[in-house]
Amino acid sequence: MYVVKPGCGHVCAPRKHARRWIAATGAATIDGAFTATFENGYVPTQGTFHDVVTGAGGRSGEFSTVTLPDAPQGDKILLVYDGTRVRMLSTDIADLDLNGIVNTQDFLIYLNWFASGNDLADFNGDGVVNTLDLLVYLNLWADG
Ligand SMILES: [Ca+2]
Ligand SMILES: [Ca+2]
Repeated sequence: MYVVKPGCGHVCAPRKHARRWIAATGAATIDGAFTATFENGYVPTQGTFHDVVTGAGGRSGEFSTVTLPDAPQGDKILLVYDGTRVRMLSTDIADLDLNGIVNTQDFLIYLNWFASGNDLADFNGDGVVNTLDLLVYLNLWADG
């Protein structure tokens, strides 16, 4: 269990007074379950990344089970994996490239999904990709 508290710029380790994410000096191999909660009324702002695990020598693997706190209205919270770390990101639902900001790149990604009929473009969840989804995404993107 990891907790995120006000003033804590990263995901904190579970032990008291050990407010550190896991920072491996070598390679980090990720496995097992990950659970995080917010404490003391902490609410992340859009575009907030919290380091979960960093591996100076690289990162491989992913958590098999992930339980994350509820996102604020209009946002999503998820884990983002890259070559040397795992981060927890709180961002706008319209942020499709998961860089913490909503801009033209996200809109282009959506248009590509939409044009190819990708299920990911089904933003109203009715199982069909059509103009209604484009309007839903457009509204989310515009209020980003
Ligand atoms: Ca983005
Ligand atoms: Ca739809």
